[in-house]
Amino acid sequence: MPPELDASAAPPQFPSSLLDALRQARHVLVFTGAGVSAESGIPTFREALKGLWERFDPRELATPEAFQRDPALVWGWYEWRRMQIRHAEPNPGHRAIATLARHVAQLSLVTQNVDDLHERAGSTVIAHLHGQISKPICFNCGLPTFHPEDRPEEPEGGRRLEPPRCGTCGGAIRPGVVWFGEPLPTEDWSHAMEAARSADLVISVGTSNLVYPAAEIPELAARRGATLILVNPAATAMDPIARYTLQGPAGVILPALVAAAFPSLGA
Ligand code: BJW
Ligand code: ZN
Repeated sequence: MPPELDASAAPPQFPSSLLDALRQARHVLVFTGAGVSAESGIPTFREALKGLWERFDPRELATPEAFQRDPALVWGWYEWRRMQIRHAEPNPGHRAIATLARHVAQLSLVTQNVDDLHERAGSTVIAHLHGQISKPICFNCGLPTFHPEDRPEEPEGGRRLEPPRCGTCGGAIRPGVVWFGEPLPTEDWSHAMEAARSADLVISVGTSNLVYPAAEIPELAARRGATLILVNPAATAMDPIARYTLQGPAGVILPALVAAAFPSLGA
């Protein structure tokens, strides 16, 4: 049974074996999911249909079939989410990852998130496995060409919004994210696999670890013998193969972990 930590008892304490592993790691892979952005006010994927959207199932909106069936519905949902991201700020969890990168020999950051909060916290992301919400493409020809004036800066909070048209072929513009049933971007996937093959320590933060093939990344690294550390307030599918499960919000656990491992440098 891996040691578990309770973030409600502040400040969190960490086993010395975990701190030693982090200090001695040659290559740290940080793998993040929606939970790392939750404290920035971005709902997790499974929470993203609150309020106006609560009668929909996210798994039924995040598909190419849903976009083909009702492009205005799907585009409206993504524009509403894009605006939430635009108004959000990175939180202490994002910032702790950027700080950690300056203290360890090598750090590779792989995210499933479609937001840009890691970048805005000062991190370099080597792979956005599920794309980026702010980089729309044409559903028809795949090019990032559309008339920006067709895209309102601040769309109404309403439900439906006609997508802009592609400047090259006239097709409907779609969000640049990876939907269920679609392949992951090839370069991002190969960067993530390379990191999984070489990392000796993995910190998986704020993900339910349910969506494949992304969940193969921490899994593969752990099966190769890398130390797997999970940061999540809840149990996940990856708990049985984790060396340490740090139970609590990323914005509390990660800054405390970095400060405990590297006290003289400051987090
Ligand atoms: C906190 C916190 C705090 C809260 N601090 N933590 C194997 C088995 C079965 C099925 C499959 C399989 N392989 C593939 C499939 C099918 C499918 C799949 O995985 N289905 C599963 C659901 C069963 N996969 C696919 O379809 C993928 N494509 C594919 O396989 O293509 C094959 C192909 C090859 C060649 C040609 C054609 C096809 C694509 C998957 C794309 C997923 N995309 C999404 C949507 C992106 C756009 C959008 O955002 O709308 O990506 S789905 C959604 O899930 C999103 C996320 O990135 C992803 C992961 O979710 P995440 O990050 O884990 O979030 P949550 O909400 O699930 O969890 C949040 C966690 O945070 C929780 O644990 C909380 O406790 C925690 N938390 N507060 C820390 N403060
Ligand atoms: Zn086009």
